[in-house]
Amino acid sequence: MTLVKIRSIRAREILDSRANFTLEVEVTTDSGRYSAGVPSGASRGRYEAVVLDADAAAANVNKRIASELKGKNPANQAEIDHLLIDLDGSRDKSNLGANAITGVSMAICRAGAASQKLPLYQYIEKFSRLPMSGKLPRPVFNMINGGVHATNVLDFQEFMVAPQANSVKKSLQIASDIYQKLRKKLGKNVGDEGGFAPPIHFPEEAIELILTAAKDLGLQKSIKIAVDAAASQFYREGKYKTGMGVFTREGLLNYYAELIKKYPIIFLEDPFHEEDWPGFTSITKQFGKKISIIGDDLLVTSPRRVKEAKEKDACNGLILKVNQIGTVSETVEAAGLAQSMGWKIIVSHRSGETNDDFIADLAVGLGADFLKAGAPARGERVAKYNRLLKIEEEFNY
Ligand code: 2PG
Ligand code: MG
Repeated sequence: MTLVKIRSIRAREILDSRANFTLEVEVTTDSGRYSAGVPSGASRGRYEAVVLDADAAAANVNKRIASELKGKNPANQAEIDHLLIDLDGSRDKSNLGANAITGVSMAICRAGAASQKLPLYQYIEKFSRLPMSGKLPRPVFNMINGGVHATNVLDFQEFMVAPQANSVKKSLQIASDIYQKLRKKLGKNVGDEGGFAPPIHFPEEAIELILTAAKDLGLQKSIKIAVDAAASQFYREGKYKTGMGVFTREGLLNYYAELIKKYPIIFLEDPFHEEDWPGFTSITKQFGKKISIIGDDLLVTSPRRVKEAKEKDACNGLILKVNQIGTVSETVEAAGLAQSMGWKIIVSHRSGETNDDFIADLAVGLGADFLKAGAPARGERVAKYNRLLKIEEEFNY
């Protein structure tokens, strides 16, 4: 095989799904041109890598990163990611910008896969050395939006449907049927991720709406519910301040206990504030065998925080987002740690997205348990699910 080299790297500003500018990074090698779009979060964890303004980040790619990587072999993902980390030199990617580094790292990964003539998911499996579980990740679909992703008064951020189906196609069918049913009832007002944003106050109302729609379709046995409370967003001075009232840590735990008892919940994400380790530890102790307790803002895809969470038995599942940590290699490392501890892994989109479908391949390549990419509607969300469909087709050949 002839050695492929990077000829040039260029970043441009493009619009994301929230009408904010973000980066698209294009890597040109001897064999072609490979690009990646950078997503962005609204409910960002305090410990996430630091995002710069799109124009500053683009300038960093074009003026500082491009010349350093020219001539390198794009298939050396770890080496290139470490070079990016060293070039940045900060603990939180604040010099070059997490958005600059993420875009380069993802585009390099695509170029590396192409240089080895492998589909992206196979290439990721190969260099991550994590065994793909042999089955595809299960998609989970956002149906009702609240928190900072919507303008309604619902405090919890996401109410999702996890179809219990054995194919991606079947899962998409179930999700789209429920979505259409909800649309008839709730109208067209949606949040950032395409889930409906009705004027409701209580999480129970959101869950009941979904379960009723499923029941009307005869699908109640075919789904489970997943919830992202994103609790850092309603935490103020030691208390959880919601439209339902003000909760202490214990009060909120009791509230979750009721939800878990009453509804078919499969996972609960960020039930407590990102620094509330005792809250996480107590809910994992009490319910960790029954459902998965997932850290998102808590863990920020950081291998260091994953280790800390393990020491504290604070959760048993990891949300994985490349741009929270900044490079594909560190993302793979966090996934490897989680997998070695028997945790669930959920590869996730951000609330601000592009049409890039990288995360579908990432989820498959790492053998993740779930792929969370928003509603089964809106182009930037379905891009990921449709890519998963195509990978399923390849699997079945
Ligand atoms: C989350 C994400 C994606 P954001 O909290 O899980 O749903 O939201 O991208 O706004 O951080
Ligand atoms: Mg989250």
